Amino acid sequence: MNGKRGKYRAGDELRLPPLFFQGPAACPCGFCGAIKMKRFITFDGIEGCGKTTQMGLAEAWLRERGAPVLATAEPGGTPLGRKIREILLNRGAWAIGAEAELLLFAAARAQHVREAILPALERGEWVLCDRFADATLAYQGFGRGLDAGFIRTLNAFSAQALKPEMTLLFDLPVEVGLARAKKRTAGVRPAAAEDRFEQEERVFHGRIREGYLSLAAAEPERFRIIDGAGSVEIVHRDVCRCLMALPQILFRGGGRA
Ligand code: Z5A
Repeated sequence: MNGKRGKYRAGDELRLPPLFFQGPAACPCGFCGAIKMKRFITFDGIEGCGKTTQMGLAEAWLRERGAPVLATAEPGGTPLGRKIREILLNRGAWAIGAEAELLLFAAARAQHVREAILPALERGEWVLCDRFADATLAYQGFGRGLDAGFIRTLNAFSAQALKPEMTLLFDLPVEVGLARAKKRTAGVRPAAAEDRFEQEERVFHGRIREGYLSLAAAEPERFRIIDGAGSVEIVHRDVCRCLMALPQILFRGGGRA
């Protein structure tokens, strides 16, 4: 993927107020040509890793400091994305093969990037996103075994070559994550009504964890691996540390957070 088919090209600058934008940087991985967008932060990891909890806390942390924030999630984030989410997380109502699943996630992302993420970045907002393209590589690539090269191409196409500036990967043992997810749904819905992904075997989630870790190892400048097994407070402290290390974390008034 040469990164030239989307709206942005390597080296492009968006016209945004300097306080809120320092311009995109070409992805340093050297082969994908993707555009890393400042203030675009993604939260990812295996099921039950605590990313949704932590993203909520990070959003509040940024807002308290006067930063404009779009907090969003995949699949979702737009009316079309929410419809696709309903289709994908169906309770066994219809079959979805791995190929169709991949394309549905890509369709949701394409609309999400076009309708919500890029406009927010152009307005100078921080964009916090609960899962993004790495989830497709982890779940549909490492998990389902679909071709990683094709997924990368599709990811770049659907995301208009957009990449997060920083990806927080919440890592923890599969058993701990699945136990948390089960605890959350216990009593809320019968075991038979767990969503399709929650029903997958432990080995599937193990592949996904390993997949995420190998993605992080391949792009250490973008990924921050956070130990997700600690308490909510300790994990939040680690998230804040990562945010504070970003060069553009200067807030209105000029002070550091
Ligand atoms: N998917 C995909 O296959 N391909 C793609 O491209 C994309 C997604 C984008 C839905 O994702 C499914 O879509 C997902 C991957 C697939 N399937 N799976 N597995 P999702 O992100 O919407 O759903 P999820 O993965 O199941 O995440 P979640 O349910 O939102 O969980 P979470 O974000 O990892 O954790 P949480 O909601 O913050 O916490 C879970 C529970 O643990 C909750 O009760 C918390 O109170 C508790 N918790 C949180 N932190 C802690 C700590 N530190 N200690 C103890 N307990 C905690």
